[in-house]
Amino acid sequence: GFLENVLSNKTFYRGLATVSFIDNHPDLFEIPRRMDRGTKTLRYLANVIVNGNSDVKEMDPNRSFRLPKVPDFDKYSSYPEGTKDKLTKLGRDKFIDWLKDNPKIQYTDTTFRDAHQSLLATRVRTLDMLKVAEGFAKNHPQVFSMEVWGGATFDVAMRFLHEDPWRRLQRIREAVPNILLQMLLRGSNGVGYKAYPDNLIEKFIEASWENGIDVFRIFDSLNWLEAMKVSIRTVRERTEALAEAAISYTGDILDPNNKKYTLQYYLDLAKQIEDEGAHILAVKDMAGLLKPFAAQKLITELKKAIDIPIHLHTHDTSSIQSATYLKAIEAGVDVVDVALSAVSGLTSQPNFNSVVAYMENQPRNLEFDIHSLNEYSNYWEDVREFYYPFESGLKAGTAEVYEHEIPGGQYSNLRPQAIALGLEHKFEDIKRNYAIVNELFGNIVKVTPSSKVVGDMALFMTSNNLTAEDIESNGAALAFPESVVKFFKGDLGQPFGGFPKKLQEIILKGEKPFTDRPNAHLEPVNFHLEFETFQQKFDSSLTMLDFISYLLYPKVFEDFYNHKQLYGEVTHLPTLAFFYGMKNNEEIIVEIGQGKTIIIKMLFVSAPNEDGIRTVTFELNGQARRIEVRDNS
Ligand code: 3PY
Ligand code: ZN
Repeated sequence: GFLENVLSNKTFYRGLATVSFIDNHPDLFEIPRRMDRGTKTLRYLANVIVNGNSDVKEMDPNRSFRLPKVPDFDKYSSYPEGTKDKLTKLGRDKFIDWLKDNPKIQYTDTTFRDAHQSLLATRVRTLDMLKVAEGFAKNHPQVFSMEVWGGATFDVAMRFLHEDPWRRLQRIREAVPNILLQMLLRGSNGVGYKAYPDNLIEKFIEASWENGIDVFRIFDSLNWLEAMKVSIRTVRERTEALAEAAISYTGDILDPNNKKYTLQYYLDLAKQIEDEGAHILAVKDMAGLLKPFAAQKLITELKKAIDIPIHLHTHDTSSIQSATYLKAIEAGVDVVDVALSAVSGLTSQPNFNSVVAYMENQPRNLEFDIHSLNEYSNYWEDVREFYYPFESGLKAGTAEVYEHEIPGGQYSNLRPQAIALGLEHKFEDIKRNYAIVNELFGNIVKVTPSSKVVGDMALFMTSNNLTAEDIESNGAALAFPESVVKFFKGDLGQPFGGFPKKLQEIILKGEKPFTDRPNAHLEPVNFHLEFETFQQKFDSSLTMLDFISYLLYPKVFEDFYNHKQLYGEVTHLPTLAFFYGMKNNEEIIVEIGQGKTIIIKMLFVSAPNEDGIRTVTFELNGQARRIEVRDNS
C-alpha cells in the first residue's frame, strides 16, 4: 500500500490543482514519517487506556457492541447523476425553476449534521460517516441535499473530536460528488456564538463553498434580517451556491393569544428575504413547534406570498412532526428535512424511511428503495451505540416542548451542562426556568446563539434559586452570566419588538447598549498581515483554512493544534478505541492513509510505579512498543 500523497492525489495528477488546492492540502506534501506517526497514535491510545477520554463522563466497561454492517455498493461504478450535477448543468436560476416546477417532494437528509447534533451532542466522527457516504450517494442519488456541516459541527469537531472540520467537509465532498451538500450558517455569527467581522463571514462563506458547500441555510437567531444580509449577498455574489435564508419559527400562528409571532409577521419576513435575493426560503422550526394545522396555514399562505421554493425544517420533539410534514406537503412545500430512521425522531428530524413510505402511491411521491434506506438505518443503529455516553436520555416525545420551546439541538446539550453544574436532579426546574426567562426577555426567538443565552440564564436562576421577581427586584446586586449581559448590550443584534427596557437597565448596570449591527463595531480582519503572524505563532505549514478556524475559535483551535502535535491525527482511529481505549490483547486496524494501514495490538498495562507512571505495552505491526503514561487517578 502507499500513502496518499501529492503524486497519487487525483486532483493533482489530473492537473486540476489550483493554488488554493495546494494551500489547503499540505498533508499531501508530507513525506510519511511512519514511526513518528505510529508513536503519536500509541501515545493517544495509551493515555485513553490509562486515564480515559476526558469527554466521556460515564462509561460502562462491560458494554458490548455490534459490528455495523456497511450496505453493499459498487466501488468502481460511476456516480449516478444527482442534484449537484443538475445545479452545475442548469445554473442557479434554472435549477430553482426546476425545483419549483417539479411536483415531487424533495428530501434533505440531515443524518450527518442536525440528527447527531440533536441526539448525540454532535459527537459523530467523520470516520463513521465516510464508511457509508459513497455508497449512500450511489444508492440514493435522488436525495435533494445532504446536510453535512455547520451549526455546532465546526467547533465540536475541533473541541471534542480533535478533527479538522475542513478536512471533514473535503472528504465528504470527495465521497459525495453528485448530491448537493448543505450547511447551516448562523448569519453574522458564522458557525459561532457571537458576531464576527463582516469580512471574516465573507471569507468563511467563500472557503466553505470552495471546499464543497452548495446550499447555505442562513438564519439569524433573532430573525433579524439585517444580520443575514451580508451572508445572503456573499453567497449570491462570490459563489455559485444557493442562498437559502430562514424564518425561524416560534410560538403558534393559530393561537389567538399570540400577538407577536403572527402569520403576518412570517409572511412579511419571508417577503423581505425573497426581496433580499435568497434562492430558497427555509422555514426553520428549530424546536418543533410548528403543529400540523399551523403548517398547513403557513405553507399555503407563504406559497401565495412568495415565488421562491420553500424548504421545511423541524425537530420531532413532540413526536407529531411527520403529521406536520404531511400537511405541509399537501400545501405545496418543496423540500422537507428528514433523518435516517435510527437517528430520527425525538429531538432529531422526522423519519426519512417512514415519510418515504407514507408518500408511496401518492402523486407527490419521489421514489426511493426503502429496503436500502433501512439498511443504512441499520448501520446507524449500530454506530449510534458507540456514542451512548452522549445520548440525551429523552425516551419519548413530549408535549412539554410547547411550554419550554427548547430547540432540539440545544436539548441534547442542556442535560450534560446541567450535570456539569451539579444540577441534574433539577432538570425540571431548568426547563421551567427556560420558559420563565423567555417571558422575562420579552418572548424572543430562541435558536443558537440566542437560545444559549436563555439556557445560560435558566441555569443561573436554577443554581442560585432565583425567581423572576428576584431578578426584577434584586437584579442590581446580581452578577449575570456574561452571555446575558452581552445579549442585552446588543451583541447578538436586535430582537423583534425590542428589549424589555427595565430589565435591560438592570442587567447592563448603566452601560449603554447599541442598536445597530454588532458587526459594524468590529475591526475587519487584515487577512494578509494576520495570516503571517498566525503562521509564525504556530507553524508555516498551516493554511488559510486553519487561520479561519483560528479566527472563529482561537482557544479551541490552539488546543486542537496542540493535541495534534502531541497525539498526531486521531481521526483514523476506530470510534470505540477513540472514546474507550483498548482492552488487553485487543487488536485494531487503523487506516492512516489511502490504502495504508497499521495494526495495533494492546498487550497489557503495568501497575503504576512509585511516580505514578504506568507502561502500556503494544504491538505496532508486530513489533513491541512501550509507552509511559502518568496515571491521573
Ligand atoms: C445550530 O445553530 O447549531 C442549530 O442547529 C440551530 O437550530
Ligand atoms: Zn435543526
